[in-house]
Amino acid sequence: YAFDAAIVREPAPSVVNGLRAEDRGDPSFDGILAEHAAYVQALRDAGVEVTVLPALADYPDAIFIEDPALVFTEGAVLLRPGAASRLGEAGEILPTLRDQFGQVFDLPQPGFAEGGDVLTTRDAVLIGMSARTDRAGAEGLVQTLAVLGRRARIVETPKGVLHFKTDCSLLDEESILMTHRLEGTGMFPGHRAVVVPAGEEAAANALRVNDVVFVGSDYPRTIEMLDNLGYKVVPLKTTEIGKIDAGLSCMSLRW
Ligand code: CIR
Repeated sequence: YAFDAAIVREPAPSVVNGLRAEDRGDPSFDGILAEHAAYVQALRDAGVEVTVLPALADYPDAIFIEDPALVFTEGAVLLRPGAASRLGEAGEILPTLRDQFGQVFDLPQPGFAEGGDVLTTRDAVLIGMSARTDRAGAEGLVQTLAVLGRRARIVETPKGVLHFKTDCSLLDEESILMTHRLEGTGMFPGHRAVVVPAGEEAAANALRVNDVVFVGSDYPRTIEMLDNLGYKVVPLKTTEIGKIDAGLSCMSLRW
């Protein structure tokens, strides 16, 4: 969670047509712009140098730039999103990855994987199989990560949950914020589980960046809990992006 740099992508007006599992009404474009701008500012305030890529009108979900790639200081992996409408986002980010990283690996064929299913912890990179990341994709990613010198482990994303990280995020080396349904699964050996209060499950997609933790401002009980545990919380509005199933990790690639 110590990051110097990040890449984000400006939202296009088409973002209001972003994918969603359940229709709770379209988000407002102005609302998304404001949430995105506050997020970029919060990254900069946390000491991160942010590269802002232009909007992509043809890809409504392209603002969620975490999904088509995976980045580390030592190199990047170009992924293959499992959502058909998002597959082309990978080609769009490739030139930027080539610019910024010494080595860029392709996810081996066949299979699909999205960055929202990947949680980097102290000991291993966890890859959650989901409706977007299949077994072939997860296994291909394990092989690629081995080349990058990273140990990886395949786990299950709970059924009906979009991405593995929809339900968990790193708070520090030892601690993982997670939903109740992930607690006790044994997926995080050696880690302390910090469980989000019932009714605030969507708060589990928080984002630790350097000294601070970004948390959705719609989740006051989670904010209070983390505050009491001594974390420096930066509340950020996720009301509009939440309508298209997004949270705080998905709007950037960080390294
Ligand atoms: C999608 O369904 O792909 C987008 N509407 C939301 C993606 C959120 N990405 C993420 O949490 N990494």
